[in-house]
Amino acid sequence: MASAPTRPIDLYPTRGAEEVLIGRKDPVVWSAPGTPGPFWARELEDYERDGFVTVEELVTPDEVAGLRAELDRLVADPAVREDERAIVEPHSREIRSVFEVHRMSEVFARLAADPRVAGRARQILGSEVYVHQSRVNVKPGFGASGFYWHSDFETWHAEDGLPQMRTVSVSIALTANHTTNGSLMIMPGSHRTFLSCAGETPKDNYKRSLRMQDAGTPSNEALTTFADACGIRQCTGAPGSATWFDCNALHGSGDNITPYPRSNVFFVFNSVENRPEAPFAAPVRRPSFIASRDFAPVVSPAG
Ligand code: 6CS
Ligand code: FE
Repeated sequence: MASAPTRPIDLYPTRGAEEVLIGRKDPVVWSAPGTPGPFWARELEDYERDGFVTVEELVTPDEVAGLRAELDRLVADPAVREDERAIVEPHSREIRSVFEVHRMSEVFARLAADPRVAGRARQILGSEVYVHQSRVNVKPGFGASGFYWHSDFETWHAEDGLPQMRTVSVSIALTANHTTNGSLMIMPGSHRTFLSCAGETPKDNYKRSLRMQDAGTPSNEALTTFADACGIRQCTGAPGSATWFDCNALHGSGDNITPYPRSNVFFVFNSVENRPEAPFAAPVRRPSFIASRDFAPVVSPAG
């Protein structure tokens, strides 16, 4: 009789009775030192140490103009606004995020597969990669709300079932990311400790958490401990710059009350060796537009 698929061991139990610190059990950079790829060795050393690295110009200003035009087209499309993959701001009803843009748009699909993008993800994850999640966070001006402190991996492990920390996000700036307009803040070094959060995952949690996260949010005490130990760095940059950050880096971003939007496109690359099974701490899996079930490796154009 065929045996049931063995469930991977839960290396990072979370959403139990109390908040617990667990040492990271996984490498940060999975490829062997010296593995060729678009990252310089020093950039990978920074990434290993801090859990993130910023690339000054991942794509050119001309390419950014094309990406902005595509973003404007998506945001202006009434069909997109009605789509469940569009998340609106709690107050202004403006679009806050559009998920699965790599499937919705040929332009963003090409960007994800671009060797400068997917090639860097392969170099960090040491394997073929697929897109676990993609989104544009529009963060328009005049009051767009931020994203409270969290570890993405805590959610992707608990609710999507990613077994190990073999996942990397890239945030590509489509508008200037200033210190003032809600740019990404990361606690350098926080990626080395898994903060197991207290509190069970409500059913259909994603319907709220993509607007305002609750389950999987660290306590003020834990955040203070991490901030005292790691500090806080703000990731700013011109349009076309990009921040690569480890799935377990504690990060967040503030509201944007300036007139200047902070619109970034995010791709989350997961190793094809790190396929999700069932959630580790949630009653049901999240929809595939947030946690892809298509594990086919990204294919980059030659050259
Ligand atoms: O739950 C998620 O997958 C999303 N939530 C946040 C706050 N960051 C990662 C991701 O977009
Ligand atoms: Fe996040």
